[in-house]
Amino acid sequence: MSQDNAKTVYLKDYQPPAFSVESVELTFSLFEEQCQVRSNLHIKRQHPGQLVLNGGQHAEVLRVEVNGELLHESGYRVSGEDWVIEAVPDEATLTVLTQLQPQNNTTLEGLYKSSSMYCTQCEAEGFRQITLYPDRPDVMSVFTTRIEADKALYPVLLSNGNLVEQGELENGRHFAVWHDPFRKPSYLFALVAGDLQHIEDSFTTMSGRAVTLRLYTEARNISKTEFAMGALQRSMKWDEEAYGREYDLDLFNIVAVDDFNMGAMENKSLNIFNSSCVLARADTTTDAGFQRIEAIVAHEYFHNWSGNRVTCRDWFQLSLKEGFTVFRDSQFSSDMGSAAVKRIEDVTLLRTAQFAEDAGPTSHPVRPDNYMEISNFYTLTIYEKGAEVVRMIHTLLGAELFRQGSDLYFERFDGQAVTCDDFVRCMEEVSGRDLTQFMRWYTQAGTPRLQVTDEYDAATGTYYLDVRQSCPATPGQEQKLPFHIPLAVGLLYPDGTEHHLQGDSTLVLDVTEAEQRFMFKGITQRPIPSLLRGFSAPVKLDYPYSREELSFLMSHDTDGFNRWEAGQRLAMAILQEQIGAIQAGEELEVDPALIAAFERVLDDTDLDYAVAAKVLTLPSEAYLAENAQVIDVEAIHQARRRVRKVLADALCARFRERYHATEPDGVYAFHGSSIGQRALNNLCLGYLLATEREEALELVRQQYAEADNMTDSMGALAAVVHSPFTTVADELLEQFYGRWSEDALVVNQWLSLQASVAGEGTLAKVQSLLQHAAFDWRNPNKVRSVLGAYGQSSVGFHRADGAGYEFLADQVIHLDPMNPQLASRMVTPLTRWRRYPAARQAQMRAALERIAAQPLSKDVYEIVSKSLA
Ligand code: 0A1
Ligand code: ZN
Repeated sequence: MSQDNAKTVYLKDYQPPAFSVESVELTFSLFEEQCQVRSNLHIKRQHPGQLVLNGGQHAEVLRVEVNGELLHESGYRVSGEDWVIEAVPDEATLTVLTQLQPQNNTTLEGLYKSSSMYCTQCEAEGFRQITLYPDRPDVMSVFTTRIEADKALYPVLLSNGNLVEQGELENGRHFAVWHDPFRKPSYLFALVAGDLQHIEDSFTTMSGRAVTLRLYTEARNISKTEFAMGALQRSMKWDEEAYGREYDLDLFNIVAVDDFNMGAMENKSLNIFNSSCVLARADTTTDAGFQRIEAIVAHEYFHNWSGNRVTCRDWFQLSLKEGFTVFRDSQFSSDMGSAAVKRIEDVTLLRTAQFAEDAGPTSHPVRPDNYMEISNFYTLTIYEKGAEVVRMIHTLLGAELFRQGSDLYFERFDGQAVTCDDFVRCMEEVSGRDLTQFMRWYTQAGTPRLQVTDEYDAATGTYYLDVRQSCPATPGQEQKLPFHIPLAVGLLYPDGTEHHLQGDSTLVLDVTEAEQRFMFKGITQRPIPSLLRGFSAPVKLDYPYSREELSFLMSHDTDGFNRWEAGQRLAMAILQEQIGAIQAGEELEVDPALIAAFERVLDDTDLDYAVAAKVLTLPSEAYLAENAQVIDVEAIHQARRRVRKVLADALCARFRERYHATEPDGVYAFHGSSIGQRALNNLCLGYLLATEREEALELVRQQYAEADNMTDSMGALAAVVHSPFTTVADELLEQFYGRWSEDALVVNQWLSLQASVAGEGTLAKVQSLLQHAAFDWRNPNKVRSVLGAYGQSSVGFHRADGAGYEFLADQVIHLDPMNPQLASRMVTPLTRWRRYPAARQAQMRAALERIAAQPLSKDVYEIVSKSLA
C-alpha cells in the first residue's frame, strides 16, 4: 500500500484563497484522439499569500502564460496536485493550455467519453483534470465556454448558462459559446457534446418568466424522458411554493449519460444524470424506480439554490448543501405521495445503512474535520444523517420559523460560499433559540442511544419519563458530550384515548443532559408512552415495551410512523428470540402475537395499501444485523425465513384474499392508490410463495405473464428468484433476459436480482455474470448491479469458506486502476469485519490486507487503511 499521495487535509488548516478569479474563458477543441483546452483566468489578489492552482494527472499542461508571457520553470513549483505560481502581479490574466484524452479516461472524473458523447463530472475535484485552476468551492467565477467539435458526430454542444453564439467552422466542424452570468465554483462547471435528441417543455416562474426546459438523451432512449420532465416541472413549482425559490435563467437542461459514478449532478443549468436516475417508462421501470427518479430530479433542481446560489466554503461543509437538499427533496416527495411511507423509507435507509456506517471504521461527523479523498465523503452520514439534522432544526423551530431562517440564509449568503455555522446561525437569529449545543450534531460522530424508563404516581397523577443519553466512541472521538435531542412524545391511555400535552397530542421534549427527568401532571391513569414520534431524532431508543403494549400501539397510536414502528419493534423482538433459539439449536414457537398483529392489519381494509405493505414487511436481514452484538449471518437468515414462513402458512387465506381483492383494474398508472395496490399485491404474492405451495407458483406465473408494467413483472420474478423454486426461476430469468437484452437499464435490474440471492450458489452465479455479454467493467451501473448487490447478499456473500471475501477483494484490485471512486465503494462490506464472529473476521481482514498490499488509489487506500487501523 503506498502512502505517497495519501495526504490528510484538515478543516483547521482552512485559509481563504489569496486570489479570486473574476472571470474565466474556456475553449474546448474536441478531436477523436485528443482534446485541447485553453483557459484564460482573470485573477485578482484578495489576501496575502501565493497563487495556488490545482492540476490533475489527466490534464497534461502544455503551456502557462502570465499576462501573455510564457511562465518558465523557475516561475512555479509543483507539489502533488498543487501548482504554486511565484511572483504574480495583484491583477493578471493567466493563460493555460492543456491536452486531454477523454476517450481513455475511465475514472469518469473531469472530461470523459460515455457511449458516443463527451461529458464532464467536476464535483468534487474533477475540474483540475481539465485545466489548471484554483479548484476549490470558495473560488466563484463567471464562466464563458466555447466548444468546437465535428458537427456530424457532435451536433449538440452544451455548457452552463445561456447560448450566446454558434456557427460553422472549417472541415465539417462547428462551435457554440455559452455564458453563465452567475458566479460559480469550478465543481459546477459542465460540458456535453454528442449526437443527442431532446424533448422540450416550459415552465412559467412565479414572476411570470418563461423558462425553456430540455431533456437530452441518445435517440434510443427518447421514449423514456417524459416522466422526468414532469418531475422537473413539479419540482420548480414546489420550490416556489414551499421555499419561495424561483429559477434564475431562461434555460434548464438535463442530459442523461450511461456511464456515471453517482446518481446525478447539479451543474448550473446543465444537470447531468446517470441514465438510471432519469429515464423511465412503465414497462421498464418499477414504481420504486419512478419515485427515485422524481426525488433525484427534484434534488438536483433544488441544488440551484441550496448548493449553487449559496455554496460551500470548503468540502468539510459538504452537508451544508447535501443535508439541506436531501431534507428538501424528502419534503417534496412527502408532498407528492404518501408522507407516512416516505418517512418509513427514509428511516429504514438511515437505520440500516447509515447507522452501520456510523458504527464502523469510516464513521465521521456530519461535518468531518479531516479527509484524505473527498470523494469518499459522499456518504449516508453527509446526506441522510445531514438531512436528519436539518429536520431536527425544523422540528425545534416549527415550520414557520424554519422558513424564515431559510429565507434569511438565501438572502444573506446569495452568491457566497459559506459554512454549516452560517446556516445554523440564521436559524438561531430568526427563532431566538440557542443552538450552540445542537451544533454537536455536526461535530460528533456516532449514533446516540436513548434509554428511557418511566414511573407513574397514581396518588398525585404524575407521570415521569427518565431519559439517559449516551453515544459510543468512534474513530478519533473517545468521549462524547450530550447532544441536544428533540424527543417527540405522546401519551396514550389504555382505552386508546390520548392525553393532550400542552394542548397538543405530541410534545417535543428538549433532551440536553446526560440524564434528565420529565414530569407530566394531571395524568389520570398509567399511560403507554409513544416515544420518538415521526422518528424525531436519528437515535436508537430503548424502552421496555411489553409485547402487549406494542400490539396496542400498532392499533392505537395516532402517530402513523409510530404505529409502523411498534410493529417493527414487535417483529424485532420475535425475530431476535428466534435467532437466539437457532444459535442454541432449539426449536421455539413463533409468538402468536405477531400472527395476530399481522392478521389485524390484513383485515383492516381502511388502512392505506402502501402503509399496509410496509407494516407487513419484516425488518430486513440488514437491520437485524445492524442491531446484533455479533452478526450471525446464517442464524439471521434462517430466523427471518422461518418467521416469514410461519406467517405465510398461518395467514395464507388472508394473503390470498388481499391479493385478489387488490388486483388493480385498467392499465398501469403511476399514482398513489395504484402504487399502493401494487405494493400490497406483490407483498401478498411474496408471502404466498413463501408457503412453498404449487398453487402460489401458478399465481406468480400468471402475474408475470399478464403484467403490463415492470413493478408487477419484477414483483413476480423477484418472488420466484428468492424462493426454492429454482427451475421456474431460471426459466423466467431466461425469458426476461430474452425480452429485455437490448435495454441496459432493465438488464441491470436482472443482474442485481441474481447477485442478491441469499444462497451458496450465488458466488458461482456472480462469477458467470461477470463473463456475461451484458456485463461491462467500464459502466458503473453494471458493476454496482453485480458486485454491489453481491456485497449486500448476506449468506450469499458471507460464505463460511470466505470465498465471497476473496472474490470481492480480487474484483476491487481489478477495478481500482480503472475507476478508483467506484472501487472504493465496493470495498464497504469488507470494512465491517469487526461486527462478525472471529472466523469470518479473520477471513475479511485477510481479504482487506491483500487489497492493502497492492499499489492503490487514494480512494481505496483511505477506506482500506482506516478499516484495518
Ligand atoms: N452533488 C451530487 C452528487 C455527486 C457527488 C459527487 C460526484 O462525484 C464525486 C458526483 C455527483 C448530488 O448530490 O446529487
Ligand atoms: Zn446533492
